[in-house]
Amino acid sequence: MPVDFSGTWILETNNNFEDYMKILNIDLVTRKVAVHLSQTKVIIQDENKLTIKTLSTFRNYEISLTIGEEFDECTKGLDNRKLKTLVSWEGDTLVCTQKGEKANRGWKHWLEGDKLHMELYCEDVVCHQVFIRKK
Ligand code: ECB
Repeated sequence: MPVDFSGTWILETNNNFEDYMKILNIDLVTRKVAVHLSQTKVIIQDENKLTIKTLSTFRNYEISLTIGEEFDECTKGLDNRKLKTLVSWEGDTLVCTQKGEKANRGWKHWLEGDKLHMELYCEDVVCHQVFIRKK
C-alpha cells in the first residue's frame, strides 16, 4: 500500500520560492504578489490516479494524472510552458519529472509526521514547501 497524500493542506513555510520563480522567468510584479500567497493543496489520490489542486487568492492550478504514465502538462497561469511530465513512486515519495525547455525540472512530495513536504526544483534551484493538514 503506497502512502495516501489525500487531503487539504495549508502552506506553512515556503523556502526559496522567490528564486524558483526567478529561474522560471516570472516577472517581478507577479513574483512580488506570489511570494506572499497562502497556498492550499487539495490532493485526491485514488489508486494510481491523482488530482492535485493548488489554490490561492491570486491563481489556481490543477493537474490530474495517472502515476507511471507520461502526459502533456501546460503550466497555464504559472510560467505557461509545455512539459512532458511523469509522476512515479520512489519508495514513499512521489517524484515528478517535467521535461521541457528548463533542465532538471520537477517536484517531489513526501510526508513527515503530520506534514506534507514538497520540493520544487529547476536547474540548480530548490524550493522547499511544508504544508500542514487543514483541521
Ligand atoms: C497556484 C498558486 C501559486 C500561484 C503563483 C502565481 C504565479 C507564480 C508563477 C509561477 C511559479 C511557479 C509555480 C507556482 C508554485 C506552486 C504551484 C504548483 C506547483 C506544482 O507543480 O505543484 C504540483 C505538485 O503539488 C502539482 O501541480
